[in-house]
Amino acid sequence: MSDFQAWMRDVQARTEETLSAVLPPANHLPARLHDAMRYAVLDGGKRVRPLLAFAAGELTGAEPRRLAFAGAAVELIHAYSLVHDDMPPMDNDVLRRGKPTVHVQYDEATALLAGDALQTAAFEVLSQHVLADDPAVQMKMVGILARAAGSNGMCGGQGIDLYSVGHTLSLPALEMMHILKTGALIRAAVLLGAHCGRALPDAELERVDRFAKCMGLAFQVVDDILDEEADTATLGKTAGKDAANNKPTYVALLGLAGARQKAAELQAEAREALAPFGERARRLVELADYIVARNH
Ligand code: GRG
Repeated sequence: MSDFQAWMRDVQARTEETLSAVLPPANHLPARLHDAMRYAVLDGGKRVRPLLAFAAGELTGAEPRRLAFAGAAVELIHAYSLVHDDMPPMDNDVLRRGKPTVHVQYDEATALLAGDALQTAAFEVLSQHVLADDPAVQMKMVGILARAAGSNGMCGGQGIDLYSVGHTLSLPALEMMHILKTGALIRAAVLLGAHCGRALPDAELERVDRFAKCMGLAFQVVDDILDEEADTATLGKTAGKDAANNKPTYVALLGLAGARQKAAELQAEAREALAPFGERARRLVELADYIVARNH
């Protein structure tokens, strides 16, 4: 196992431990709701967002304890978004991470409540633990996550996605949708991790933010490529259209080779943004490479 793989495994294990500790116990009343929340969050997922928070925190010398809470907060928002996204009014999926989705395993009302409660749990975590030396910075972190999750971030991107079904999106419009829907939370993970440590000069923070924006978009481009490859392998369907609801994707607009080229360009820009940090940015650079090269 490489040094990077061992680091990933450590962060993933620490994230699991922290998530388990901050979530209410499964038998705590109302047990069905708390059980559903734990089901949605634990034992699954790559934990890309906590990994990014930890890697950004290494750049600013942040304490791992702070990073574990910051990463868990972002992961709780991510988990809530998946629970709601899988429900019948949205993607209507029956499987997630190889298990029945929350509304299938429990019921729709429980899935709705579990998602709502996971979202507020994220902000409880951010407000209950000291994550920055300066309380004003911690307030700023709460604002970063709130904006990334809300109608000017993930929810806004999901809205554009929903309202665009059946319409043709231009490349800039597709990009805007994904910058909000997927990119905003990835960017927030990096910024929260960085803010757990010592303050960076504005120009350096701007570089970290540029890295985060590039990786937010690259993550989605790669997701589209992986979806296309899986669909082509299993369904032999028309290239470039999401099987379930005919949504536009990067592959639809750029072709498979064009989408791969786009991911490589974003990866190169992300790496370039971090070049002046040298060894301090090693984990972030390794994660950028992992995100673009991943196969699931
Ligand atoms: C319902 C408010 C609301 C928002 C939903 C992010 C999102 C918006 C929906 C998720 C739908 C989706 C599958 C988007 C593609 C990119 C993405 C976020 C994939 C899943 O993230 P991973 O790969 O998942 O990090 P794991 O399981 O590893 O955590």
